[in-house]
Amino acid sequence: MRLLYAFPVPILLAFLSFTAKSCCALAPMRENAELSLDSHKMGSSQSPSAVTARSGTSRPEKSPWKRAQRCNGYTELCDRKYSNITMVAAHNSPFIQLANMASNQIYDVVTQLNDGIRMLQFQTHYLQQSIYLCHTSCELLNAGLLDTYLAAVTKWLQQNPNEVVTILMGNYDRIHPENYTVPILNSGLIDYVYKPPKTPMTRADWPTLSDLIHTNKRAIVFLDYEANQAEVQYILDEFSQVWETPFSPTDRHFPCGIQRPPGLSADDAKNRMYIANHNLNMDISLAGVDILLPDNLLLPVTNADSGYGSLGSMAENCTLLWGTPPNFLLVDYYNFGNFQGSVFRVAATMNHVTYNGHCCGTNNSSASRLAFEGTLMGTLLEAAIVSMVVMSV
Ligand SMILES: *[C@@H]1O[C@H](CO)[C@@H](O)[C@H](O)[C@H]1NC(C)=O
Ligand SMILES: *[C@@H]1O[C@H](CO)[C@@H](O)[C@H](O)[C@H]1NC(C)=O
Ligand SMILES: *[C@@H]1O[C@H](CO)[C@@H](O)[C@H](O)[C@H]1NC(C)=O
Ligand SMILES: *[C@@H]1O[C@H](CO)[C@@H](O)[C@H](O)[C@H]1NC(C)=O
Ligand SMILES: CC(=O)N[C@H]1CO[C@H](CO)[C@@H](O)[C@@H]1O
Repeated sequence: MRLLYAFPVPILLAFLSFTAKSCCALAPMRENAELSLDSHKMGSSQSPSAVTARSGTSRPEKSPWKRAQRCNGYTELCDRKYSNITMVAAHNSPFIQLANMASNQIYDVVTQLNDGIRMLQFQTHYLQQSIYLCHTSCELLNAGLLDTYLAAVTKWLQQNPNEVVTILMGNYDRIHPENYTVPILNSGLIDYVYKPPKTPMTRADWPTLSDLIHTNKRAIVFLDYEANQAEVQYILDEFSQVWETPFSPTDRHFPCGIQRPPGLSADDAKNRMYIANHNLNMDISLAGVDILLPDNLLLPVTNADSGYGSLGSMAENCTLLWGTPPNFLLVDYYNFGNFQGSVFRVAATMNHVTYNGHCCGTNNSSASRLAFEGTLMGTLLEAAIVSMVVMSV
């Protein structure tokens, strides 16, 4: 009985200390959002791709793709291989319900893409012979059909012809890859999916962003488990082509070693792309049961561009260890950091380009702040409930 009431106290203390700090931690963010108001206004009528499309038509050339183009927002990236670019990945991109402990983002997928997210990662569950976007379980968080989500991504690809997007799906129920072809066909994404010329693709094999844009194969689709490219060529097997640092990390040093696939040698790893998992979790151990919760309290530090425990620091550490920066920087709530857009600045630094500063979401930072506090509150309340349930078992 004593334990039952003892547990929520540190959680409450953490929350109180957060609300005390939040005035200062989040205030610069608000200023930043207001500062970026004008550039948002100016940019809204002309997206980067609209600008380049226009210059393409006024100056017709045999191969307009090779010059005066932006690829994933930057001219410098056009001639670089897909495997030679650092991109920001939205961890659990579809899971944006307010005050739900299984949420990992605030903004919807279209906003994520507009802000510069170029890898969309999520869990999928098999339910009533369809594939749903659920996190942990469909009772806890069900974000609807994969078809609908992919249709939104497809529409965005149509509207943004110079952008290449990677989709990494988690096959929670280990179903057959053939089943994933249905939502890919239904959503229309099939028109954009990249079919690799060989399996597996090493770092050297990947085409340039320009090539992908020119051929309009701008959706690279990976599946973590059960992919079989002999059967479905365009659903790429993640772990023979990409490796990952520790998953659901709880260590703020964010070590850059290989966790998946297990047993991969360092030499083989150097021929593949890699994901730096930078979504920090707290491990709460209760009566012998471990519960992992996203550490949202530390987001302004975790998603920062420098300093201990930051994304910038992890990216640098991994670059030192492996000789090349991570290809994908996987984060929770990408719009938080030491300033709005700090995660994108880390990617820009890794790519040796100057960050264009277009982030995040709408310019209404009070809305995003409320959403964040709602999320945080939800996490803490549910943690308390989970702990009581665990205790009473
Ligand atoms: C891309 O290639 C450049 C030049 O070789 C290298 O400095 C950089 O680390 C590479 N980046 C990635 C993500 O592979
Ligand atoms: C990066 O390396 C530094 C120096 O070894 C270490 O202190 C730090 O914990 C590492 N990781 C992060 C994410 O800061
Ligand atoms: C930004 O704020 C102004 C009002 O302050 C509003 O008119 C505009 O639509 C907003 N832009 C976005 C992208 O939300
Ligand atoms: C910003 O968002 C808050 C909360 O959703 C809302 O009450 C407010 O009207 C919004 N302000 C603007 C200028 O859109
Ligand atoms: C769980 C699972 O794999 N479900 C279906 C996937 O699709 C095939 C047909 O292609 C079905 O036979 C499976 O039952």
